[in-house]
Amino acid sequence: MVLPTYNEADNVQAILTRAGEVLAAAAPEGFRILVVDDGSPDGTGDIADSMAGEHDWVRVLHRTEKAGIGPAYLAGFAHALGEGAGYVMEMDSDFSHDPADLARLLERARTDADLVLGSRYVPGGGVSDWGRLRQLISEWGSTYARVVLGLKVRDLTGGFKCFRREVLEAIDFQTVRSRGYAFQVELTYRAVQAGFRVAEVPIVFREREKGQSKMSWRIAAEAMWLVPLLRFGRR
Ligand SMILES: Nc1nc2c(ncn2[C@@H]2O[C@H](COP(=O)(O)OP(=O)(O)OP(=O)(O)O)[C@@H](O)[C@H]2O)c(=O)[nH]1
Ligand SMILES: [Mg+2]
Repeated sequence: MVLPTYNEADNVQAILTRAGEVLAAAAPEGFRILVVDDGSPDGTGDIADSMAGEHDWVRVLHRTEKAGIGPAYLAGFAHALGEGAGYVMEMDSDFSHDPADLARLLERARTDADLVLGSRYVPGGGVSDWGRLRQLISEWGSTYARVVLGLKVRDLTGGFKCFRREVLEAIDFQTVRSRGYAFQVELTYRAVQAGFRVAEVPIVFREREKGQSKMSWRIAAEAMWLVPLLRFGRR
């Protein structure tokens, strides 16, 4: 599992501990969690290092500057494939995604899907505590991308995923350029285009309790103009 962090000093130790418990049960054959920290000024990287000293399943990739979640994941994917991972997972590090759901995502990828999405917009899924405006923006964003790209997937912008190794090997992920929400859209779009089976399992997304949001209008705007380019442009 790849866990991107930027200024998550209040969350990183707890999320590693919890995700480690879940994966130890769900993947008895072995697992690793790779923290990809972009030089967080709040010391997140040091906390992750000390966790790595305690647990052999924790790895840490230190990057020097905040470059966005997309580039952090690309570096993490390359590392995971290099280490021989059979499944590669994405999850936020702020408890917006419930680590308990990792088990359901992995199980689905083991049975009948190549890419599994934790989805807010299928029956049983949802968002627990967003304001109406943010909920609308997110729903519009997913609908917009779904229509422009001609996909059936309901939740295109979420960042809770499980890839079979073969998907990442096939979609040439190193050439994905988007950084924010568009990054998630682009990965899923490429997997569908390559003919992989994409499944959505319901999840409930919760607002972070600790630490600060890095969501920005710039990231949302990037998604607005990149989505039509994915469909119609030559990248
Ligand atoms: N390595 C790295 N991680 C990042 C970066 N930006 C965000 N993250 C992490 O990626 C995860 C998902 O980020 P977002 O949900 O987009 O941002 P967020 O700060 O959690 O925003 P809210 O969900 O609105 O609170 C979070 O756990 C962040 O710590 C980045 O530039 N580099
Ligand atoms: Mg978040």
